Amino acid sequence: MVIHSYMTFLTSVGTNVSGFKISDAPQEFIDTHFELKIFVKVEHKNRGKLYLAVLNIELMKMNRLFAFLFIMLAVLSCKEDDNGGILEAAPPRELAEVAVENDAEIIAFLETHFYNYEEFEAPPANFDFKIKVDTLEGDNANKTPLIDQVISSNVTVSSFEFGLDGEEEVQHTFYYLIAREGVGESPTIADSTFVRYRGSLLDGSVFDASDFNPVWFDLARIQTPLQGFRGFSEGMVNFKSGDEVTVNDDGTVLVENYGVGMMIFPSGLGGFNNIQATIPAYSPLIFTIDMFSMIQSDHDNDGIPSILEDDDLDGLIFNDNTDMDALANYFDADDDNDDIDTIDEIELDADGNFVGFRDTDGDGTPDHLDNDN
Ligand SMILES: [Ca+2]
Ligand SMILES: [Ca+2]
Ligand SMILES: [Ca+2]
Ligand SMILES: [Ca+2]
Repeated sequence: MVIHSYMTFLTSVGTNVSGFKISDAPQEFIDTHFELKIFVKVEHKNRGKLYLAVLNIELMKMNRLFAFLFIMLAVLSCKEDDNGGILEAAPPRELAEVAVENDAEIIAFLETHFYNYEEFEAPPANFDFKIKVDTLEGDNANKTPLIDQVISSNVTVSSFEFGLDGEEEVQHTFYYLIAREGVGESPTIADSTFVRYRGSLLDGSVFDASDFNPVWFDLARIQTPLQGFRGFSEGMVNFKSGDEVTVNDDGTVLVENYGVGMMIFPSGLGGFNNIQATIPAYSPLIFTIDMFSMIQSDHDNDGIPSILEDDDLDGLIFNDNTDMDALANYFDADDDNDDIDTIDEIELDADGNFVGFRDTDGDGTPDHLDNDN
């Protein structure tokens, strides 16, 4: 019953995030969450806002954060029964174990597949600069496999990001391919990109695509565990945009020389055990990307680019929240809650562009994060 009322509380909070405090949760629940078998009512509709509430508590006691994430993810990984709403959480697998397994699956894929690199090297007339992947067999048996063309990098994932037991940090290997370089800028994981994309599983099935019309993606938002596409953000930083975007009279968009690439990443950089309609749990994901354009994000318009609000430099934008209110620093125009707007506590040039931080009292904490300064 405690759990049930707690879940009701959480979802109702989603409609009024600013009033939420984790300390309002029953202490009995916080102290015992891992021993409890969890049954919750179906309350999915405020999922996104629920996550905003999580931003509130990152710097509070770890077991409290843990409890919150655990419940939140339990909601997402549950299967609905036929009787209208009683759910049971499936126990998640070990992050480290899945990372190794996924990497083996990805490598096997890369060793047995190739892409139309010959077309990218010598573009035929009317080539559409789309990546096409096929298996190395028959007439294509002697093509260069993807494994010889991808670049790999490592991303550290903390198991607590998925609400898993312990705080194990697990290296995940991420692969990307640059088919065409692009001529513009690359985003950071906190910026927004204007892309066409196609997302698929290793078996080739497409789970989501916008092949014709480019869409904007806020990479800072996509990297959150509830969105489940951190790998997409990590991957986009490797691609470059094209020339200037031209919007035609009919609303179509023209961009030349945009970057074209592909990224392949394990489920620890995706949704992990979160089951979506077209993505089974623990699935590695592939995205092909046409990278048209980007903008540097300053989500809260406080003068500090969002990428510089990752104060603990862990590559996650959503988990820095100096004043522990409802908003992470990149969404908070007064990070230290001293009633002085951040924009008045930093150095800007005459055009309002970020120049640097101030530390008036010399204590090592910049003014905008220092509530006694
Ligand atoms: Ca900002
Ligand atoms: Ca961070
Ligand atoms: Ca804050
Ligand atoms: Ca302030």
